[in-house]
Amino acid sequence: MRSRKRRDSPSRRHHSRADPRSAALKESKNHMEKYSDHRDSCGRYEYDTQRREERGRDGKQHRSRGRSDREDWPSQRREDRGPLRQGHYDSGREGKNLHTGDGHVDPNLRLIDDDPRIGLPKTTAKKGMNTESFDPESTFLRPAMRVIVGPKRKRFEQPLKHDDVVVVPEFFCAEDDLSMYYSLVEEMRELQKQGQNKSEWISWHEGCHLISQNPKGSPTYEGILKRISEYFNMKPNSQGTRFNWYRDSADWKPFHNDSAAYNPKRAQTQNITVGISFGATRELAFLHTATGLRTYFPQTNGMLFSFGRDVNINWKHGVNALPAEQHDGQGRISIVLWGLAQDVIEEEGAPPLLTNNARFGFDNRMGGEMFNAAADVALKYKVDS
Ligand SMILES: O=C(O)CCC(=O)C(=O)O
Ligand SMILES: [Fe+2]
Repeated sequence: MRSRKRRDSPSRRHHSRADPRSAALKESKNHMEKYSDHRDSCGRYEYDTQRREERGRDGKQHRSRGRSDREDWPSQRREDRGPLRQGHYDSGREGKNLHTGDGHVDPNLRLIDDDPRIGLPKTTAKKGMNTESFDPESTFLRPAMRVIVGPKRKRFEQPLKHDDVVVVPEFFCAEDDLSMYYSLVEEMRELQKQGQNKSEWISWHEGCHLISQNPKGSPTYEGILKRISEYFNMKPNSQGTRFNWYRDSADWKPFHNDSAAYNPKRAQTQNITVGISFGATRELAFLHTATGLRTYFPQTNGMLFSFGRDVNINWKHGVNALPAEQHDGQGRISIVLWGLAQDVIEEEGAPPLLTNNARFGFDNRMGGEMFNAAADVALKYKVDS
């Protein structure tokens, strides 16, 4: 008896005659074969009849006529295949939406006809038992935040968005190497001993932790700022900085928005907050103001952490306190740089600046003189963080 084996992809062989998919598949494959020339010129994923003939009766791909697989590829090169048609789906002769992939090819991928969806009508289901939506466009939305593990290189060099949180562990040093932490403390103590104006520790946030208002001259601090600024291609001379010292594990920082979230003057020169952590690991907590959702990012020694303009508006952030049983005397320094990252992509749907600052009755809706007076008061008393 003659073998009835088909020279088709293994996945196709799974469909029995009774399977309604088989009929649809057959119909669409016939269609694809018939119009294969047309598909070629459109640069579509290719169902090449000849390629199929080159398969053995076992359904596997075989090399043929002594050519290497690579030599068999030129037709998949995008530039060899004419202009692309718009859209992801081929609506087919019968008006059916057929799955065709994205219409592009990966020149480094050996082209094998192993996608069982190609040529099948695309699904029309809206929702599944356990699936919210099958509509691809339902995913074209901005997130509350996007977390990126950044490269440990000189420059970030990726498109950056206002929703982005960038984390780079061990950016400045190995996690277990605390030498930079102790150098920073010692360099600050030296400046203070020399009597540098405003270099002394002051109590911040109702005594929650310490800051120094003038750490200039600490070589470690200066080097850190330079490197961060370079990493995010920040505009020179537009930056604000903060030297926070959580002197031991009893220190913490309450939830707040950094001032560019509500201060229009600052918003012009600051669209990113970058923090570098040294010393004990502490959690940087984010509180989504509209939903109350909390997200915690443990900050490890040497880590770079940044968040964009809209994260600063939509979320408050702070450093979680530790319960007494976890107190161990270990401190943490965070060096914060606010500035203007110059390569940020602006997207639709950005939130407006916050209109109210409870502490100062600061309200952007006031406008004019009143508004500016409020902004100046806010700046004078450093209402940020
Ligand atoms: O210590 C940190 O990581 C947070 C610092 C902070 O939020 C600030 O200084 O505004
Ligand atoms: Fe902050």
